[in-house]
Amino acid sequence: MRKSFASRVGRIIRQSDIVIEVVDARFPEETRNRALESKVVDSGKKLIIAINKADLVSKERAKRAKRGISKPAVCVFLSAKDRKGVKRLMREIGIAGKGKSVVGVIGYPNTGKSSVINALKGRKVVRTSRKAGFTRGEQLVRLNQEVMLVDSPGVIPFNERDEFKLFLVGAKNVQDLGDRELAALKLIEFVQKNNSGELKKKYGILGKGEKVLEEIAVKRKKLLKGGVPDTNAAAGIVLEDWARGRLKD
Ligand SMILES: Nc1nc2c(ncn2[C@@H]2O[C@H](COP(=O)(O)OP(=O)(O)OP(=O)(O)O)[C@@H](O)[C@H]2O)c(=O)[nH]1
Ligand SMILES: [Mg+2]
Repeated sequence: MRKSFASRVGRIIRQSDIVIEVVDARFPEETRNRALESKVVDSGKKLIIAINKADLVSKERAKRAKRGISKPAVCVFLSAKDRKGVKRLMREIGIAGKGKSVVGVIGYPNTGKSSVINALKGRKVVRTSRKAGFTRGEQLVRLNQEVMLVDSPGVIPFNERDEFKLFLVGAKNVQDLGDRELAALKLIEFVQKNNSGELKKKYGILGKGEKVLEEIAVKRKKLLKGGVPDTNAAAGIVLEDWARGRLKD
């Protein structure tokens, strides 16, 4: 399945004059697909990296994200949600596209590719979802007389197999994780490292390591027969909270 998505996106790149790669402002480096970027640049096409969901990060963090991205890509901050940065993006498309042009929109699953297309168009023309992997085929949207936008299914680099990382950046859904408890423990460690007070605030817990899931299970009354803490259910709570943006790192 993933392979056919990848080849479809490869075809979209070949057919496009300009490519917008949509990355997540919270994880700009992790959601870049360098192999696809090279394909675009090597074929002499303009690459615009849209750092989307800028509404979810501080200005400092956004600036740092931009520093990491070097030429020849053009970098635009965007919040498809608040429709910020849309004019600048329009300008970049206009600058590159003299005459008629096809603009392919690519990127990791769930970075907001379809939302960016809606923001450019100024109304909802393609469907979006909280779930990763929502757009499954390519969709054409006429932006104006000159520009045709192409929405694409999200793809991850073929050698990226770290399911926790994919989950962290929103590219993998909770129900598709192989080991939920392991992912939850890694997530807890990640949040504790970056925002030490968050777990206490959210779940009222202070512990570390595997005990944390037991504590959460007890606090949330997720108990199995005999009062054994249901750590799998606790893992589900933590993972869902992260996926819904209810946990801050
Ligand atoms: N806060 C915030 N959320 C956004 C923004 N853009 C998109 N989202 C949300 O991110 C989720 C994914 O958006 P989509 O536009 O469906 O993402 P996509 O890249 O098309 O996803 P796939 O088709 O699954 O690859 C949705 O819940 C959107 O509402 C943004 O700028 N800010
Ligand atoms: Mg989509």
